[in-house]
Amino acid sequence: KPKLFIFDLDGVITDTAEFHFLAWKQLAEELGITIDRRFNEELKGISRMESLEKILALDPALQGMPLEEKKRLAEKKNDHYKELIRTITPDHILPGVEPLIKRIKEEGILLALGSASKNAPAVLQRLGLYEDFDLIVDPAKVKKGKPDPEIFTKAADHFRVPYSACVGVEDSAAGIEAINRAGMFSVGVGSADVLSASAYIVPDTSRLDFDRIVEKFNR
Ligand code: B16
Ligand code: MG
Repeated sequence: KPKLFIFDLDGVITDTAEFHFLAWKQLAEELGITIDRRFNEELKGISRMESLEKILALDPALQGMPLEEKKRLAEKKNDHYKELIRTITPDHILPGVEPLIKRIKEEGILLALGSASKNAPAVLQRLGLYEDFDLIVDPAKVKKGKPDPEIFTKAADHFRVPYSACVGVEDSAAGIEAINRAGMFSVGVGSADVLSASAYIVPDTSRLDFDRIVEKFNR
């Protein structure tokens, strides 16, 4: 069986992917740009600054913005986001996640968080899941974000676990690519057209089942 599970946060453990979308949408509107959920798929899993760059690229009038101004906008999005996550409680844990975590712990398997979000520790605290994680990889110490495998390999290296003994769970295309490039077993949560590269895919978190994942892992 696997030795380490590495979970993504936003869109896997809780629906903060929606909050990120709403916060970006609000910021984009302040800039006179409209973004939709389809475009938002490209923002999932990537860093705050990279997301901002993708949004700015939508409007030719917004090219060549000074770095200071970009930082201010990124900060503003984060303020919107922090406002939204204040409402999070343990009721916001997505279905299927708690039983899966419980089982991982019972099996004596290590559990790590591989989230690009600097707000991840605060969100885990609000959900009441912080203590369950053996490691939260600090995204500030990761040089290359998803789809680079670094955030996932860092978690495995911390515990000296071979990559082939790791399972990564992700809702973003960038995240699945990162897990695959790390040589780990990728579990995608979401739509098959976005996450087709996953080694195993479930339509939503309620379908995450420990035994099923291990069965697929062992194939
Ligand atoms: P923050 P994940 C990612 O988290 C989100 O998917 C992505 O949309 C967000 O821009 C990124 O975290 C950075 O978040 O602005 O809070 O530092 O999916 O890797 O858990
Ligand atoms: Mg995510």
